[in-house]
Amino acid sequence: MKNDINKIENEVVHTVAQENSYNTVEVDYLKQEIQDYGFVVIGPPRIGKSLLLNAVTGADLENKASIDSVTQDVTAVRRDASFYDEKTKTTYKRAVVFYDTPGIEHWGKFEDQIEFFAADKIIISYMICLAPGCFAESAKLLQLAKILSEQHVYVQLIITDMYRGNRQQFTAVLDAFKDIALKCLWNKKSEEIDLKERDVKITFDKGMIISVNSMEFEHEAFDIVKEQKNIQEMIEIMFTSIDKNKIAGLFTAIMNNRNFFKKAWHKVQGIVTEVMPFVSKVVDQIMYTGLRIFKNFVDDLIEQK
Ligand SMILES: Nc1nc2c(ncn2[C@@H]2O[C@H](COP(=O)(O)OP(=O)(O)OP(=O)(O)O)[C@@H](O)[C@H]2O)c(=O)[nH]1
Ligand SMILES: [Mg+2]
Repeated sequence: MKNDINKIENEVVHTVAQENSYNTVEVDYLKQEIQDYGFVVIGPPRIGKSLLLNAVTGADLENKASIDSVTQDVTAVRRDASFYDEKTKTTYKRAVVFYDTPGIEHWGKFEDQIEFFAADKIIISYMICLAPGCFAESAKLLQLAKILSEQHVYVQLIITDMYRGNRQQFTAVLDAFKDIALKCLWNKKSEEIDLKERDVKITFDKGMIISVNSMEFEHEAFDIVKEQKNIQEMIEIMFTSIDKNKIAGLFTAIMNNRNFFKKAWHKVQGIVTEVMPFVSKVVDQIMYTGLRIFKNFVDDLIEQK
């Protein structure tokens, strides 16, 4: 099966390469890049981005309750995944890489941060985080979500530290996310909202809205303790949402993201449609590989708990 994948991959990338006269170094780069699936966590400072990644991956990223920003640089958390294929007796390797980012304080420079990721990484999903009572420029977030969903990047709108602040502050974040989702995440697929419990799960074709509590929450004054919430659910939704279209989108995103592809984006789009019979074969194979990896990954995470 691996040979088949290589053969088909070769056909696709060479067809694309020939049409665009890209050299083999670039083509090899493209093939290599399909190995990693990136997830980027972004949002304002001090809202629990690092804590969320710790909860998802079991990593130990620095986080603390302070006024000053804690995460100063982009930090990658890499989780290798592999699966053994009985038929070919081959182990396939892929990696999932989560990028923790410094909180966005200057929304004017926001584009620079996004540009960093558009440059040379294969990003399959953005995890856009807001917590009750935090400050963010919703127009910028909307703009980002639009670009991402056009490029088939899966958009997760996450209400972090869900028990923080008062009910109005929680609802304000939810409303901001709903507005973004309605404008760019296409059809709603399911909705579960319990405002009293602040429990929100809404899924769309191109993303989701979910509220999470990454670590036990204590409110001393009211003697309230809340358990970790919706982390497992979030992981399951995000991995089961990586469907055929998204992997096909990954191809286009890879091409779109690279500078040399960038300049001929409309051309590339046409070519992708032309080579679609090949692409869809590759997509089937990658899906086969990808889904097992994601399943292993989810199983591992569930086991770790
Ligand atoms: N109980 C609870 N506390 C949280 C949660 N999320 C954030 N906090 C609190 O907020 C603090 C900051 O969390 P971080 O993960 O460092 O926040 P950040 O968004 O990464 O912050 P910067 O890196 O400075 O941008 C944590 O140390 C917790 O005290 C949550 O889900 N539950
Ligand atoms: Mg942080």
